[in-house]
Amino acid sequence: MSNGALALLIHGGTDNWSPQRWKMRFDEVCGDRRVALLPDGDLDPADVHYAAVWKPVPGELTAFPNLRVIFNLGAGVDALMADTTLPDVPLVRVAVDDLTARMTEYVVLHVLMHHRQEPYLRESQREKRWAPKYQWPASALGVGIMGLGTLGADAADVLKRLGFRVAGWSRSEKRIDGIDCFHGAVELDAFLARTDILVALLPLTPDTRGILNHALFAKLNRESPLGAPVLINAGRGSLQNEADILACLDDDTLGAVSLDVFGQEPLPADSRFWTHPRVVLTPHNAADTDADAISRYVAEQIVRFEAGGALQNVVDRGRGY
Ligand code: NDP
Ligand code: OXD
Repeated sequence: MSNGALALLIHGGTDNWSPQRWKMRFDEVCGDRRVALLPDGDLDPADVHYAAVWKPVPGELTAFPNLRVIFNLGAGVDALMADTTLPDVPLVRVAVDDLTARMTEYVVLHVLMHHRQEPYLRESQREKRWAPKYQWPASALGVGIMGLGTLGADAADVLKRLGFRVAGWSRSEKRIDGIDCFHGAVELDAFLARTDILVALLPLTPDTRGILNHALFAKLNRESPLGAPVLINAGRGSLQNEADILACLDDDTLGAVSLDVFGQEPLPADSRFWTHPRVVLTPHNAADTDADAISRYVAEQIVRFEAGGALQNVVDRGRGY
């Protein structure tokens, strides 16, 4: 029984989601356990005890009557939660240092880019214009991180050490040294009012869908040293109302945005985001999913689980993350 197969169901990714690459990595770390990359005509679905998945087709996981655990190969489980036929077994998400470090790099890079006026300075260079503007210290800026979980807490810690005044907003109450912690709907306005650079690292759930909208942007610090507040979204595209972002850039409710995620990915060629002068755009690569680190993480969880230990980072289906 202990050597039930691991089925890999991987769809819809780009470069680093090559299914063959994942199969090779899982073969290396799974010992003598069979790793089956689906579709696999030789596989008896009853032999599958574990599934490691990225964007499986809705209904695909119902094929395995003896499934014990589903491992999502990313941190965000919104695509899986949309599958109403998802088997009722523990669902584990990714929380590994490798992914966290990559996201922290992205957040720090973009906070510094806006803080240090990089878009303005590059434009000056292109125009051969020697025209420095006053550079505020990091301590003059409030960075507010929506989502103070695995990713948000790490980025907050590094930004704090760079000297920014960092706050975080979460669902439950938290206490973190040197971070102003806010939680719940009642504390959201106070969190926004002290924020010059807003970083979204929330999961997409029914409660967070569309939360980044005009009404919320209007509550950010109107006296920002940056002139107008900045939005950085590396959570999920459907957190944001994209028409509102464009309107808020046009009327200076927002000064600039960095967006890694979009409601429709790939972003359509005719989207205004591609060419808007105050949009810094990346193609959902803030934190690449590394097959080495994540196959090891899954294999270790299976070994621990089969030895009677608890699974880590199990999704609470009621909360949706
Ligand atoms: P976690 O589950 O560790 O953290 C989520 C945080 O969001 C928690 O602090 C949680 O609060 C908070 N939160 C959730 N719902 C609400 C709500 N309704 N109101 C207030 N706060 C809320 O997730 P991770 O940090 O690991 O990942 C966050 C997201 O980042 C993923 O879900 C994914 O969408 C995205 N992501 C994007 C990547 C990219 O390349 N662009 C790569 C990886 C992830 P509490 O602590 O109280 O539970
Ligand atoms: C994830 C992602 O959720 O890559 O891990 O977006």
